[in-house]
Amino acid sequence: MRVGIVGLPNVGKSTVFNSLTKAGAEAQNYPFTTIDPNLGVAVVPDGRLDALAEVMKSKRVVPTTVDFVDIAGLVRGASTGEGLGNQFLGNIRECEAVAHVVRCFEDDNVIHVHGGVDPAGDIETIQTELLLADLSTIERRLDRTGKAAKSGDAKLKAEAGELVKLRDHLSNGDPARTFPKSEAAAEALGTLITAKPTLYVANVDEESVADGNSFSAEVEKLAAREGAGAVRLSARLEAEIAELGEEEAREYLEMLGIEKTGFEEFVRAAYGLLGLLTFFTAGEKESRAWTVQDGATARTAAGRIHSDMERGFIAADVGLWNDLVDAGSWSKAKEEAKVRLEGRDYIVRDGDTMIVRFNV
Ligand SMILES: Nc1nc2c(ncn2[C@@H]2O[C@H](COP(=O)(O)OP(=O)(O)O)[C@@H](O)[C@H]2O)c(=O)[nH]1
Ligand SMILES: [Mg+2]
Repeated sequence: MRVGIVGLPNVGKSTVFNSLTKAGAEAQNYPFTTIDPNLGVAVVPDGRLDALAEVMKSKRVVPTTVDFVDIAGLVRGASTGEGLGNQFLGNIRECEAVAHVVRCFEDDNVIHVHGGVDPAGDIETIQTELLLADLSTIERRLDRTGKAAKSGDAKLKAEAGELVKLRDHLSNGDPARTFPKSEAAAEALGTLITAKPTLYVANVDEESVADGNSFSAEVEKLAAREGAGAVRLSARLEAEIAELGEEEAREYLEMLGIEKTGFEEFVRAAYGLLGLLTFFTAGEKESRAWTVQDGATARTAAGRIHSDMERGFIAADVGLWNDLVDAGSWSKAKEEAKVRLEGRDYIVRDGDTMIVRFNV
């Protein structure tokens, strides 16, 4: 999964990016951190995986990861090539989801590009650039499809009709994510930035993490209105936590009255928005978390692990992670009838733990 971090300059994007990728790398002693200055890998914290690895006495624990791209400051006019305009829009197109960082902290030492802290105004500025970029994509497509539809092709005609509606929707200031899904519009929607699942990140002061402030409340309200998710975190606090060891970090969070780091909330919300779920493989050699789309079959999930497993799939032993942890081993769980043998079309559930039987 790749998430692009966008937002106006000086809202805390790089601070969020650095703490997310650094925290993951250090907490799990992960072998790779920042691939290039703007692309980083963050480990997804998952207590279920840790519990499985412990009872299985796994030699290796491999969590899933999320890639983050710190997308350079978007400014007014980007959709027409202002600033890093086009390059920046291209970077967002390569992402599956967008995290939009919004400044919700006051600090006279950090210049705000448009004067004061104004979440709704900031969101509108960014959204306008993204909508304009999408509009020009749709105009071009409509031009092509409209001409081709003159041949009388029913499918093309249907698409052209949908594109007109989609153009009006975008012109009206509404993101493509809230456009009613239809088969005729599906391909066009796949090319649009504002169709991507979006998570607003309200970057608040340390003191406002627990209860939020009036700015973050504004962000949450706007997100709900336009089919996006919202999380609240303090980039500065996350950066401090990323410098601490695991034990120290826990104590610090406790002192602040917070249960989870902003990153954990962030990842959870992103998984929900993208319709992702986690399944596990667990044994003495290795316990590992894997990500698939909600609705994936056992065979598709097996393909995540290895293409041979998908090709030669026979069946899978499947048990819920907590049943395996309670039983303490695969053989004990089988004795207790907590493990089922499932076929290729079985729909994988979040938390399933699998052993794939295959033959190539
Ligand atoms: N007071 C305060 N300052 C912050 C916070 N988050 C970021 N900053 C500061 O704001 C400035 C810009 O942050 P940066 O992450 O570089 O913003 P970017 O331009 O969006 O990448 C830096 O000086 C940060 O230290 C925060 O939560 N509170
Ligand atoms: Mg930056």
